[in-house]
Amino acid sequence: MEKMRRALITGITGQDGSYLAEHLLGLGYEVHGLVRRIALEDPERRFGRLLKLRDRVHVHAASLESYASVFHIFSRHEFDECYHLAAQSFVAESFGDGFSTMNININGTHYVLAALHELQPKCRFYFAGSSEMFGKVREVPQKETTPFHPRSPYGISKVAGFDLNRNYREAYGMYCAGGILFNHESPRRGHEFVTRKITSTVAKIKSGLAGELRLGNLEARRDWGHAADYVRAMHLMLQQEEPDDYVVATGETHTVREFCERAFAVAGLDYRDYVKEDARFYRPAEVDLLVGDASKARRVLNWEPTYSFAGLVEEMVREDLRGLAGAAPHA
Ligand code: GDR
Repeated sequence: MEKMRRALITGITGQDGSYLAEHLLGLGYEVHGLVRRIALEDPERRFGRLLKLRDRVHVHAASLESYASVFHIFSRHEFDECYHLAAQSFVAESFGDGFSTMNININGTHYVLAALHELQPKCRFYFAGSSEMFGKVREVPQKETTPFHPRSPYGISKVAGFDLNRNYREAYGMYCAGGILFNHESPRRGHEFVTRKITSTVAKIKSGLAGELRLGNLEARRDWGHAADYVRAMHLMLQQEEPDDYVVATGETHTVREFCERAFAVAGLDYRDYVKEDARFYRPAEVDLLVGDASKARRVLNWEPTYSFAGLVEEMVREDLRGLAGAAPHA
């Protein structure tokens, strides 16, 4: 019988971590997750996205702020694959506290890579890069060879992590793959990100629990896919003969305004009646336009997204409406 493959996911309690854990369990993996000690103390809230999987995944408490803590985990458990998803991932927050973002996103990545190099150099490693690395874009659409020009401490931290990852590959021959993932959303998206902020507020407005939606830049354009599609690409990146970097995107771009228009329409509402622009949600430096060219992932990994933009928005709004059903009388 073939040995069960073992994967470690850092950031397993997040949107991507939960979809990836489900995907890997479905493929017959033994799935482990790295979590903060504080998550173990508040499982109801912190493991919300993993509730259905809680007794099927092995969780280990560790701090990505401490090399000793990361080293300790890898000295006790062996893994075939490691998916490094843990990060401070909210771009706006990185302007408020760039130091914490840099620390967790750069040093956290460095600690995991260094511990693997020391203890398990054969373990395959996935680094979660981001389209935010392209920032002020130098070409449209963006592909693996497009130069980076990050526009936030978050984007800068991801460029550093991406470079570290590539350097472990080139310097030590480790299997380090880098995903350059464009925005990916789902009903499990955190409420601070614009898509979920929109869909959850649509549900509240529809249920009479809110009267308006305050947003920043409505003209920003993003290439929005579904997280369930994107975690499949992460796994495929670790199944190739040679490690490499890949853009994962849908190739379609839409404005925040279009997202609003569609999301409100799903609930039978007109966004113009509720959306207000609010300077508080503008960023000191904005990324205006993102649209990815994923032809390399399609060709080499045989990867394709299954969700359309309309399907994604609809699923998110319907889930948020379902979540609120019965919470209050409909207005
Ligand atoms: P982003 O996602 O920064 O692209 O990074 P986010 O959903 O936060 O912003 C998308 C765009 O919407 C504009 N916007 C607003 N954004 C938020 N959050 N709140 C608002 O009220 C609002 N109004 C307008 C933003 O200015 C921006 O242009 C996401 C994260 O998941 C990263 O971790 C990841 O790496 C990239 O996607 C790919």
